[in-house]
Amino acid sequence: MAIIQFPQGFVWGTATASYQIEGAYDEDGRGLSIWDTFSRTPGKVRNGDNGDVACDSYHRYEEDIALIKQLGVSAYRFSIAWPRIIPDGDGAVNPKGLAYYHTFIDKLLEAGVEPYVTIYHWDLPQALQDKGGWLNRATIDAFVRYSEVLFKAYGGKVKKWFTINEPWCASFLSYTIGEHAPGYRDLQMGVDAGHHLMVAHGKTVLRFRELGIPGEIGFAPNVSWKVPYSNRPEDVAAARREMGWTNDWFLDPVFKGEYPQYLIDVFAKHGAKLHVEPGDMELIREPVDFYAINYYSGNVVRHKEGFGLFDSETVDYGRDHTEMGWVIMPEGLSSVLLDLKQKYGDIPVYISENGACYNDEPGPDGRVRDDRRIDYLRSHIVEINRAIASGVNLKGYFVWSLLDNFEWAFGYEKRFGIVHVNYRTLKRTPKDSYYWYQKVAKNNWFEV
Ligand code: JJW
Repeated sequence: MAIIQFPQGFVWGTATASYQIEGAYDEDGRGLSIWDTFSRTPGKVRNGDNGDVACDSYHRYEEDIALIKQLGVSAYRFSIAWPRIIPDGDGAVNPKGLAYYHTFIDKLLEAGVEPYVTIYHWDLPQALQDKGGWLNRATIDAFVRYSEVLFKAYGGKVKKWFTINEPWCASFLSYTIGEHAPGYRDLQMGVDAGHHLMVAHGKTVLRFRELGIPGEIGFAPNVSWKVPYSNRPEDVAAARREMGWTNDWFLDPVFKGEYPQYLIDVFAKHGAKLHVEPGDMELIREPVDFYAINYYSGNVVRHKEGFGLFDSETVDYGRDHTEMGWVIMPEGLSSVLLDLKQKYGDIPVYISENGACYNDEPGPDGRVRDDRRIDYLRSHIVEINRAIASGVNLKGYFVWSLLDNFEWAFGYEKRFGIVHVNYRTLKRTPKDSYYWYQKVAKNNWFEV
């Protein structure tokens, strides 16, 4: 046995996002978002599921906060629904929406839990999508204004802010692959949407500084770890291109002020061009206080001429995967942390999401024995400990997710929670992984 110990003050947390848990889609003046539209479009979400009710956290937040408090974590990462705050995206502010999150944040603070707020976790007001969504540069300014409303309302009691969650998903997965709202399939659109998301990020960070809001701000890209199948230069380059799509493409602009040329070349080969206006790169590189990564999976990748966007393919070599089909690669987490430190320097970093899909249900005794999730979490938390020992300035770790919830295109079919949700009764049942993580958060160490 070995004790895995964490630094004093290390932040243990758990995470959710508004559309995935809140429900109450038409209450208290909430406008519609692109996920309301997308989930109502036949064939887009498994089983025709949508977020109309979800976990009903909009009404059951006191129960959820009690679960967070009982878990013993010091932080909760959640997102604010833009369409509750500004229902049409760029018009009038909805006082009921503002009041809702005031109450929520106050109760969270009373429970001794620090709020970590994601400003944009994909629920773009539909009214903005009707004008082009993230393809329209006007959405950048609408986002900055929305952020400013949040800073002025909650600044001071919220001290940690994430601008954009997973810009790769909000751009390429949504505008190029078509799996997420608004569901387009066009490379140029993905490139444009991604750039506008990053300008929106930078401009918001700048506004945060100008307003003198106390606290810290960063963003949360989803990153991956790709291992070249062999030492052949073609395989190494193929792995670099694939990994660069999620990692370098969104982090280089923030920390180096430029997009990676080797990916600009790939996109050009497929007919897409980067449209940068004067001043954009200066905005994107506005210094952040921290960055945060969402990490789930890694792959072995090799060169395959003419295959996909990157002349590459994933090699299946028989490794375990979760019920999402994602390969379990805990060592990819420490590797990517070290790689990012080497590339961008000694910047404070959080793991803003890490977790696994396993669809374990309560047994006859009511207990949810999700040992595979415990194994997944344990192996990844061991790796972040290794990264800290290697000098990575890691501040905290958030399990995705507190609750089973609406997993986007997969609807309610995929469960990531450490708390089980019965979608018929909305009853919450902490799983074995909840109790395991509770001990980690309480002790700041665990045994392997
Ligand atoms: C990649 C699918 C082809 C969420 C992806 C699909 C096709 C190259 C979980 N993170 O629910 C990544 N999640 O809301 C945010 N993370 O490609 C939070 N990443 O690829 C969780 C999905 C994801 C993905 C999903």
